[in-house]
Amino acid sequence: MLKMAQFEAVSQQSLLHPKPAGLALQYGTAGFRTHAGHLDHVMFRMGLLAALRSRKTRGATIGVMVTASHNPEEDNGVKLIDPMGEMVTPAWEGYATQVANAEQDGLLGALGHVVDAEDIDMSLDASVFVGRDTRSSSVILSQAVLDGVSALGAQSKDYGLVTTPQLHYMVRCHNTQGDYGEATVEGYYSKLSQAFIQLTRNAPNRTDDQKRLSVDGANGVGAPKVREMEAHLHGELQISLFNDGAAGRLNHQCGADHVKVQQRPPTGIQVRVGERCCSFDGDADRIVYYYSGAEEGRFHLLDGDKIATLISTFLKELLTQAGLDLDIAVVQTAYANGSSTRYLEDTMKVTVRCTKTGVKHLHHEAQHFDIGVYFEANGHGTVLFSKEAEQKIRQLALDPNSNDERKRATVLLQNTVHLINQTVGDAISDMLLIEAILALKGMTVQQWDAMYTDLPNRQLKVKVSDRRLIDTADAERRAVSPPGLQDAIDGLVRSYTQARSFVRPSGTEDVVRVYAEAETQESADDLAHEVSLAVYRLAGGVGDQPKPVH
Ligand code: 16G
Ligand code: MG
Repeated sequence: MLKMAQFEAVSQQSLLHPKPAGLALQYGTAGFRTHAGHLDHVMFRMGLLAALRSRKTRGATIGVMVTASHNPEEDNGVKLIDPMGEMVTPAWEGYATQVANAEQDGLLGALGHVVDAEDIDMSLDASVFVGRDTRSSSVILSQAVLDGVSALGAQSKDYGLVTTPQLHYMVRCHNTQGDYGEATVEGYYSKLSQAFIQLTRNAPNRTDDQKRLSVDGANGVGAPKVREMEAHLHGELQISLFNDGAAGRLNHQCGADHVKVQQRPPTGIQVRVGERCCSFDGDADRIVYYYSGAEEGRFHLLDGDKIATLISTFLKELLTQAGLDLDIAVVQTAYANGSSTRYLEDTMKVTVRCTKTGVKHLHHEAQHFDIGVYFEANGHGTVLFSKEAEQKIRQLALDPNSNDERKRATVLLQNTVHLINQTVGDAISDMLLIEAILALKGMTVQQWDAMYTDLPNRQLKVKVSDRRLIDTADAERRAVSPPGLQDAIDGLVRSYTQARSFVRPSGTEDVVRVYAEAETQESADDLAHEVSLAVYRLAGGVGDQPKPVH
């Protein structure tokens, strides 16, 4: 039960964060996300819920990140972070929705329901870490979170401006008593930079050209943070930062999502022929690479699939050199380019798993392996090492009988583990890992790109009256309703070569997403368009009929 004093504090404080009557939102794939003007009460209530979650986890620290990631500047959102730095457990997503949507006079009842259902001891201490992105609305909204935390008598720590993965990292560090690192932004920079410098020390012949990288900060929080990181790298990586927030708008024609979906470079960056560039998204939990080809000036994208391939290949080689028998797998979603899956399975002989879209699904699947590399094609991903895997690597490092090759591989593995933010996809950590791998392998971005050739693909979206009518199975690769849709897709796919297509309701926008890939760009575009028409026809399309891509 809520205690009397808590009861009163919540009732009084909640009047300062009133809920617009009738407004209903849902804790989606990555938390609540909508126009910032609709979120004050949600933030306050997520502060309350985080305080409950902390008590439920026996006083462990919970994280609350205020961001709408790659959405437009005028939106905002909030994500809850569980004690090990991972996304909040699905059962609590349901509570989040209930607490956010309770009308003003039902709020205490909704909280009481969570306390009873979870049998929470309200006399325990509780602690919550709060962070925010650079949106102008984030200052007030994170204050609303802090108000909620204190209304339930919990301690809070406000990290201010941080990337989403930095806040995840702080939560994990704090709850593991420093085992994972120090729970400060400075601690984060120093752990990652040391690991990076140790790795690149093993690549002594790097030229200045190889040390140069252009970064598109999406005009978001990743920009100031990557600058802070760079200051710790002693010139081992020289970053030209574009879209640093000084002039342009957040995520506007820039950032990882824009680059991936539009398949073209962001504005505000000079993509010089042959040079490596990367884009972060608005809260720096995604990254994609690209370059412009010398021969034809064509834009080449290296997305999450290419990143997963590079990282898993590197790790597999190190395991062989170190003589370590650990199972490694790559976890992807239906969006993974068919060429990447084929290359990983047939050439690299790596286990590949496919899950539903959304980081939590990939993260969960990756936990089933000694080493689980997971990436969404959109550039969100990381690597998880099981406790046993980390222990075996540590033990081997101490083995006096190891020969030089084994020793070197083990040290590289250890530093790789330190460089990776295992809590969640992290653009800064991923960037450093990719740069270190390219340096160690003496590989250019073109050579990396040439590991396999992407099948041309196209993503489209279709507006329908109710996207919940679309139900999928087999990790979103097949539509089981509405009736006839999958048959229609199958029929269309059959008329193209090397083709594949699927549709799924978006978890973040009121649309149905369509993906198609095929042997040529023209075929991929045509197939995506035809499948969009099938969705429009069979799933209650609204507005104008989808138009051809060109
Ligand atoms: C969110 C997810 C991302 C997913 C995307 C799909 C997290 C942290 N982020 O951004 O993983 O790819 O949603 O969006 O889980 P959609 O459902 O609108 O296609
Ligand atoms: Mg993001």
